[in-house]
Amino acid sequence: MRWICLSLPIMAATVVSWAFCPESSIAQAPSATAYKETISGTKVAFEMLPIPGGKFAMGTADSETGRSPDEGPRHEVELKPFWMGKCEVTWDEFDAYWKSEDQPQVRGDEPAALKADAITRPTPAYADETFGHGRDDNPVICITHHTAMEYCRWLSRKTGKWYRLPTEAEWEYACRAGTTTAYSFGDDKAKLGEHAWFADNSEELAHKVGKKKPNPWGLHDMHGNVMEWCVDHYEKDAYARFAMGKLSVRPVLVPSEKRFSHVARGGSWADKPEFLRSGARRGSDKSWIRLDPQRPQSIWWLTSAEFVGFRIVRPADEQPELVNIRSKVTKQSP
Ligand SMILES: [Ca+2]
Repeated sequence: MRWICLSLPIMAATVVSWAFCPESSIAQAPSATAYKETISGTKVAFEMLPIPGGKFAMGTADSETGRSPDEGPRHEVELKPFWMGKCEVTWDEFDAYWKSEDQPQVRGDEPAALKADAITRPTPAYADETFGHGRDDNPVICITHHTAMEYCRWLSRKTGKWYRLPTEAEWEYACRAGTTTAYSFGDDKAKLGEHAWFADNSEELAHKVGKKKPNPWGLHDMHGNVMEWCVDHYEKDAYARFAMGKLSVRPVLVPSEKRFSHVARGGSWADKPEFLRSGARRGSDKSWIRLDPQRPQSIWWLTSAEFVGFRIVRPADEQPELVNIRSKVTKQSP
């Protein structure tokens, strides 16, 4: 399938023509368009890269060093084209959302029931929300899955384009970028320092985004720096649900009203190499919020998760179960 979105208007965006040549033999190789968009009313911009549709083997082989049982069974997945953030979402982008009080205009394609909903924003954090990790060009940290989902809803209204968290399948597909090795650059963890911030080189801090080598599809920091929220609810045996000897098309575990657990991928500045592998999975848990003294604990901030952030995707053609998806988490959520 060719990229069907080339004719979509890209408002307030700087268009960069881009010859897209994925190394994967199974991925399609369309010409597509990367773009850079400035958030209206700010000087803050972010870049989106086109990811071709295609099939890939999701999960890891039993023989992969450092593998965890939740990475199997390996199974074939098919995805449609989407755009993905070149970098993790930064504080600069996030501040434009949570420090503003504007209510961006509703998108024309939103159903009437959602149009009435105001965008909600984090309450102030009880401490310095960067926890000393740095702000300018640094990735957002310590935010909940709910917060990341609300950011995407805000950005969608702000830009008139539909943005959301990646599905776990989209994330791994984009991370692998056509590779089947432990990392997108091969299996040799001795080379990890060229591509990622992790426990051995981070000095226990998140770092400015985009400073390490990108993966074959141009994405930075897919391995390490901050681990990244995916839209999916986390289940350790999720793949058994999808893998029954058949192709899984656009698999996703749609999140519920529960605050835990959600998928976070790619490992972080705090992790050892095996946790940064393309197939490594992590589910959030209540230890990520244990230092929050508030009662009830915040649905916005994860005060003990200085290692988690996110990046966004923009599907070319949204899958039915994710159309207009939003977080169902509330203060009453378990
Ligand atoms: Ca990352």
